[in-house]
Order: sequence, then C-alpha cells, then structure tokens
Amino acid sequence: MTSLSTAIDPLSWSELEALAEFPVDPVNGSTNAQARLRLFGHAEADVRVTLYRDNHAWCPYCQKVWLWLEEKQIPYRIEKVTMFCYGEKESWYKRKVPSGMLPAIVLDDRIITESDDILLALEQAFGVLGLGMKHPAVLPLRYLERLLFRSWCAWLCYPSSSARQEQGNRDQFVSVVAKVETALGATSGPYFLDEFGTADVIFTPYVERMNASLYYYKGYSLREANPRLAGWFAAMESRPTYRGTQSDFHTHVHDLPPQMGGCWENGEPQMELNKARVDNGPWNGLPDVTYPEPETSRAEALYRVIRHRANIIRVNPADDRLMDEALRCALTNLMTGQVCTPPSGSDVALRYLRDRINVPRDMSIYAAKRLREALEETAALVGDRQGQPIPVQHRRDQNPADFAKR
Ligand SMILES: N[C@@H](CCC(=O)N[C@@H](CS)C(=O)NCC(=O)O)C(=O)O
Repeated sequence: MTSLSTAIDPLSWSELEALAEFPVDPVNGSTNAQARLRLFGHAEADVRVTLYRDNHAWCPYCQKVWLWLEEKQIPYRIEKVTMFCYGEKESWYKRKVPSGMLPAIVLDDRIITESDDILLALEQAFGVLGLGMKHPAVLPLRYLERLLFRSWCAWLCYPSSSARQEQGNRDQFVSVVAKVETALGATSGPYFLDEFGTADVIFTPYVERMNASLYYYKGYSLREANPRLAGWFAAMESRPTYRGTQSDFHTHVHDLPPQMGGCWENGEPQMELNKARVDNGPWNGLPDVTYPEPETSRAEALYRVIRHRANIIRVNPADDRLMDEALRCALTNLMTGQVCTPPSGSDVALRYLRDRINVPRDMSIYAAKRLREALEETAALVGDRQGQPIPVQHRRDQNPADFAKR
C-alpha cells in the first residue's frame, strides 16, 4: 500500500478527525468491548442483568458469559473492574465480591459469581442457548473442554526439564485435541453439537487462547493443524457476537504470562519464526483470524486512537510533543498509504504504542493489525530500536487508572 515515491507532511488532528468516519452504536449495534449498556432494541427499564467483567475485555471466564448474553440478546449493563495484574482492584467491587474474582453478575437483586453458576442462573431466568449446561449431550463436552485446558496448561505453563518431557507434554495435548476433532466430526455442521449453543460458548475462550499461545511459545498452530477446529473457528467467526469478543495473537500472548504464572518457550525454529512475526509483523495473514477484512478497519483504528489520543500521548515514555507528531505521521500513513517521516528518535515511542494495542479492548482485530502496521512502517523510517519491553510478571503498563479520569 505504501508508495515510496512520495513523502508527505503529517495531517493535523482536525484533518485526521475528518477522516475518522466510523459510525458506532455501542448500545444497540453489534457486539463490542466498549459498551456499558446493551439493549438489543429493548427499553432500559427491561434490564435485569449487570455483568461485572475486566476492563481489558481479556478474562476468559468473562468472555464466556459475555458471549452467552450477546447470543441470547439479553439486555444488560456492563461494569468494568481492574484485574489484579493490571492495577488496584476497585474497593466498591471488593465490597460486592470479596475475592475480587471476575466475572460476576447481578440478576435482579441477586449477585452470582463463578461463570458456570452464572450461566446456570441465566438459563433459569432466560432459557437455554441451544442445548443447556446440564443437557446430557453438553456435559461430556464440558468435561472435554476442561481436559483440553489441563493438557494445555501442563504443556505451556511449566518448564520442561528435558526434550523428552517437552515432547511428552506436546503428545498429551495433541491426543486431547484428537478427541476434540472427533467430537466436532460427529456432528452434522461445524459446531460441537448439531446446532450452535452453550458447548461452543464454553470452548471459545480457551481454544482462542490456546491457538495464540501455542503458535507463539511452541511453534504449534492449533487452527492450521486441525481441520475440524479450523472449520469451527471459521463458523464462530461468521457470528458478529464472536467477532466482537475476539482477541488477537499479540494481545493474548502478552496477557497470558502474568495471568498463568508464566508461559514457556520451546526454542524450536518454527517457534522463533512465529514469535518474531507476532511481535514485529507482518500481522496480516496470521492464523488468528480468517474472515475477510472489513472496509472500515483503518477508519476504526483512526477513530479509536483519536478518541484516546491525549492519554495515549501522555502515557508514552517519550516527550509529548515528539509523540504527538510521530503519532500523526503513523495515522497519516494509515489513512493515505503514503510515507510520512516522523521526528528522529520517535522509533521507540511508536513501537511502545505498537506493542500496547489491545484487542478487543481498544479496537477489533483487523483495525489493530492495520494500526500496528502503520506504527511499525513509520517507526522503521527513523530507526530499529524497540520500545520498553512488555512486562511478564504484571501488566501495570496498561493500568486502566492511567487511561480514565484525565
Ligand atoms: N472459576 C472461576 C474462575 C474465574 C477467574 O479465574 N477469574 C480470574 C480472571 S480470568 C480473576 O478474576 N482473577 C482475579 C484478577 O485477576 O483480578 C469462574 O469460572 O468464574
């Protein structure tokens, strides 16, 4: 897209604003991570549910409940809470849920925690999604999902003391994946049962995280290596509900280590290649998404950056004036495809931001890929220095307190 023949000056913020046409209706439009209220055409007085979920739209158990509510189109409110590794847990939430764990819901006046109990309570109040949590066809699939989860953790989250142990953990995981392939192959369509339903919602969060983390830390591409899972992912991606909750490889692989207590690389050549690609691009073509890119992806990225530009510039370790100009250069490149040379020394600042775009919290998957690409292309014009490394013990570099209230 970039034409090397013409270099242009950065557009001003008002010129950029004029290009940021991205009409959104967070309340009644399609699934999105920014909404505080979802009505699906109902009146606000119809709301019986409040979902408490993490600010980062990252918590897997929250995604399960979130997706269920979106699929059933139950009107609900959203209250966002900070996860421990990003910053301080809100005291109002600790008064409600002393453990601080997410998700929780308030249904009418009743508070419910534990995602499975939440789904059971929601089923009682609003009916099941396809076949319900306790249906005899769903129970063995719930069990299989936990089996897959455990074999994934055993491979990813503990260091191997030998190549043999590493291979054993991999074989164990792959043998459970084979059971998942068999389960998917036993139905008439792409889903876990003949119709889409609860079982698919339950598999979604961790299968998405497995796909990302094994690609990056082990060089194993779950989605590409397994045709039934590939078909299942594609079917999930045909659903606007899933698209709205879907994260990308970059977000997952850097959010998982502090949450899981560490993720262990196996150092194999394919792993090193995958890791370099997720961190430095090109991001388009990674097996984290296969539906066609929407025409609005660049406008969405621009719209989201403009909304938060003051905080984005302020939290960047670089000087504010330098970052302001560098960011406008990257956005100019994003929208015009033309080269726009940023101030010297801004490579670090642009890559700092490149590494901190979070999907779906900030924007959808293709918008994030386009923005990362524009930031990287612009940074590369002035240097090859990387931004401050992303911490692995915590993610307080993403503390929501730094982004709110100012
Ligand atoms: N068994 C619980 C697990 C929930 C859970 O582990 N939540 C994590 C986030 S994924 C949490 O809230 N941790 C506290 C924090 O990170 O602040 C459920 O199914 O709801």
